[in-house]
Amino acid sequence: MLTTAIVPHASAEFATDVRNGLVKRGQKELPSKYLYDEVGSRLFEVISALPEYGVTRADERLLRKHAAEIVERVPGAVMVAELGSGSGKKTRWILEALSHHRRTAYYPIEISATALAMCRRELADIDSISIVGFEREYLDGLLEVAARRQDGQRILVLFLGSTIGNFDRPADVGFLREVRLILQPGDALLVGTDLEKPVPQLIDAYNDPLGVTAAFNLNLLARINRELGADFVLNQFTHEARFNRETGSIEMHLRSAEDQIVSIHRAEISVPFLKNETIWTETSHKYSLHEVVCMAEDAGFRCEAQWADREWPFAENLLIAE
Ligand code: AVI
Repeated sequence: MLTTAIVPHASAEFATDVRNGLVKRGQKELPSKYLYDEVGSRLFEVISALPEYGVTRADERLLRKHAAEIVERVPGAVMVAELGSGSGKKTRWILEALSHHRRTAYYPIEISATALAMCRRELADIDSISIVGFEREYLDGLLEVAARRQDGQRILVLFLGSTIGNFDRPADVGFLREVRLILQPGDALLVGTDLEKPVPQLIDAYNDPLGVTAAFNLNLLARINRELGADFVLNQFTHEARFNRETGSIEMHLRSAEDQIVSIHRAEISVPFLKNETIWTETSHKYSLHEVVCMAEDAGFRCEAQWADREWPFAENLLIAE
């Protein structure tokens, strides 16, 4: 087993993205990818263990149960690229199923160095699997993985945990299209999607009584304080999870408790907030099985198979590039 890290220069975009999101007219917003610094990645691990949040357990149950069948449907030599590996715990089932028959290279692609390190530690013991991590944005990382393809090899891309739902709609289809452009016919994409469920259950999952999701959301302001020299007072903002019936998505917001002005030194801005004004920090779309099939077709894939969890409506969808 071999592990290597390939790390580029640190992102210089954080200040620009924060400035653009907070000075924009109308709804203020911050990109959800910035929720995952070291503290945020660890808080997300805790969210995954909460009884109210079933997404990660459902994903893991499905992969544990169906990994052998999933890899059988992607025959021959494969290289595995994972978009947003997280801790890597769920990926174990797929890699173990592959390692029974084939030597396989596994390329986790992550913007979070903490998650990449957790993933490498978690999976280091699987024989016949070599791990090369890319600290990159998803598509940049996937391009680099595709450049390493050898003759006759297929790429199996994993996009687990319903991270696809964190794109605003229809950016999710647009993203799948971009993935498809990097792939060749016959390559596979295994995508996890959280499915529609009753709104009160969703609100509990995204506003848990322990306050872990609130801390996860507020950490974004704490991160801006730490990294961009801002003066957000955290108890002047409250976490909110709401369901948008028009889009079929949960939204996370941070609501200003007062009229206030926040300075963000390294973004060179002072931002006025009205009492009750919110910053939109994340979208989490909830799909129907049929919607996933249509989205796949729109993006140039055919849906080969879907496996759904009964305990917590969630699906693994195996898409084949046409
Ligand atoms: C990573 N992603 C799929 C999570 C979700 O459910 O949308 C992020 C999350 N946000 C709050 N809780 C979990």
